[in-house]
Amino acid sequence: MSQGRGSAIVGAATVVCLLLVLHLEVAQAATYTVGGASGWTFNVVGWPNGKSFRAGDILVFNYNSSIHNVVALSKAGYDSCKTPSGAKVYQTGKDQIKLVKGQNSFICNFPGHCESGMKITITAA
Ligand SMILES: *[C@@H]1O[C@H](CO)[C@@H](O)[C@H](O)[C@H]1NC(C)=O
Ligand SMILES: [Cu+2]
Repeated sequence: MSQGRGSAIVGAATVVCLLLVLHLEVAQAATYTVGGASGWTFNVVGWPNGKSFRAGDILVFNYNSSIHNVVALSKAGYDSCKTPSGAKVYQTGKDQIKLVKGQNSFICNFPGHCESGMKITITAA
């Protein structure tokens, strides 16, 4: 009898631990406004420096959609400021993009903007 009760307690403790872990995972998802108060604009390239990002975190891109956009692309496209065909283009002016694990790269592909530092690349843990 005491053995049955023992495993019931172990079982309950396991469930509590799992719930705690799940809760922490959810609690760690963060929302970041790209570029802070200045928003998504020129020379935003250094904005990710010193920050740590996790898969599931949300980036908010605030900008004037008449003069900017957000293109999600490969690191190679990011490095060369060239938009591959099929790249996802966001253009609402207040896009929310969820980070995936690994490399996440974005540019503005209006002519010359990426070259003027309107680009970010982030590695999400
Ligand atoms: C967006 O940019 C255009 C072109 O410069 C400008 O006419 C318009 O007023 C801007 N809109 C906002 C909301 O700033
Ligand atoms: Cu732009």
